[in-house]
Amino acid sequence: MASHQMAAGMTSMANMGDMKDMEHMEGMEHSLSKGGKVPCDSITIPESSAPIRKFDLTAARTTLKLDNGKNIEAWTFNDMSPGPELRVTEGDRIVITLYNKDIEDGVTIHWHGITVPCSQDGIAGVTQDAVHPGEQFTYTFIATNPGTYWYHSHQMSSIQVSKGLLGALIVEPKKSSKSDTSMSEATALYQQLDSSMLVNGSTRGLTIPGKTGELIRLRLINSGNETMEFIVYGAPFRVMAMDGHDLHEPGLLKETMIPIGAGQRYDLLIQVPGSGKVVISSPSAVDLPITIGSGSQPQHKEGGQLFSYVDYGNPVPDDPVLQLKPDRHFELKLGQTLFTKSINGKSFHEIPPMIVKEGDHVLITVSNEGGGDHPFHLHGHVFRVLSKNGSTLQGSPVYLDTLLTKEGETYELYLEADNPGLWMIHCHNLKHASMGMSMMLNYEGITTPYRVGTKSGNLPDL
Ligand SMILES: [Cu+2]
Repeated sequence: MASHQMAAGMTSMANMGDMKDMEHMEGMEHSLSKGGKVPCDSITIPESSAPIRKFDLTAARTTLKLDNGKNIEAWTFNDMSPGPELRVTEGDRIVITLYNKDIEDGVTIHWHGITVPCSQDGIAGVTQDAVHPGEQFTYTFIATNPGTYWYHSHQMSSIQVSKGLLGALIVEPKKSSKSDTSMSEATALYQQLDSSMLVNGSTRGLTIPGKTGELIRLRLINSGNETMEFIVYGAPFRVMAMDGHDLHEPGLLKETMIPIGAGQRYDLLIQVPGSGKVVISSPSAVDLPITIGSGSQPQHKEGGQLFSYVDYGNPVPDDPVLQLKPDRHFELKLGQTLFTKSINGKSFHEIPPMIVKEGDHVLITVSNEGGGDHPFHLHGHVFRVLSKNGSTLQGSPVYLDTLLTKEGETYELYLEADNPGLWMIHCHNLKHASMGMSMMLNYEGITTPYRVGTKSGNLPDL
């Protein structure tokens, strides 16, 4: 099985220079080299006067002592997993230097949900070579949109993320004079570290102080491979943002389960009640509740309806996206074959890349034809969800970088091709990605000097 995955993983990307079986690469080589002039690693951000924020992240093997007494041989950033929460302000120029101390296979960092220039996307074999022990790589990008994001290695990602190479990235909005000082916030990053489920590195859950009447923005991040459902007990709440993008006029919710797909983020707005605590818990992480405030324990009620964004919040007036006519339409059927997870019945390099040119309005129909939940993640772009199962979204516009799809569902997505590069599209159940559910969105005329394969050692979705 391992050798099968290896063979599949090494053929997955845009350019497969060291593949022995050359006939497999014809389609993609052709699509890239014909008229191809711009190497993706030359696409960087221009100099600007934006405030600079610098960080160092060192990847290393570390024995972590968990708060349940268990020791775990983890791979960490700055000796922690999750790595340090990076907090920046909208508009900042972020400069992060990655050092690899001793991760033998090499590491990279991908900035999940942030629309970075292609050279900074952190994809081994597409935008850079994996950073080997003793080496370093500096990432530079502008934190354009405030919101909740995360970062993780995209070298052998299904292995390296589960070994601990991940962390939260929070982009705070620029402070305005009317900013709400009565709001506080907390991050809850859930991860699967080998066999242990953790929230912010703890095996015991999370306690957040809160005074009666205080508004708390709770940033939930699911960095694991499975969908998590969260239930809020003790107070009504609102879904403020999904994948970092604020919803328009979100309504108050009660007894509603929030499904968060792998890779997705939900920001909940919760007001601390007078009566006691608020507890947020997930059936898939019963030992990791989040408790806000103090006082009496809220009543646990069974069930509750599942949150749906199809009719949540309010539309924006004169929505420009709804007036656009798509230039290109792609259909992607997520499913499985006997030994692979597939898109349109194919896996890895067999899946033809979606080819676009800058300025295209692109419509993508995504359907889940089986094989479990498929959280559909696109690099370098944010897409708009137009419809679900044939029903046009009635409420707030929904912009995502990761779309949770369940078996039998069909979605229509819109994206503007406004970030030239070579971009991965893959299931963020990283095990599924490593079994074939990974393809490319390529802009005409963009090439890469990097190579995926065992010779280069770049294996982004193994
Ligand atoms: Cu999947």
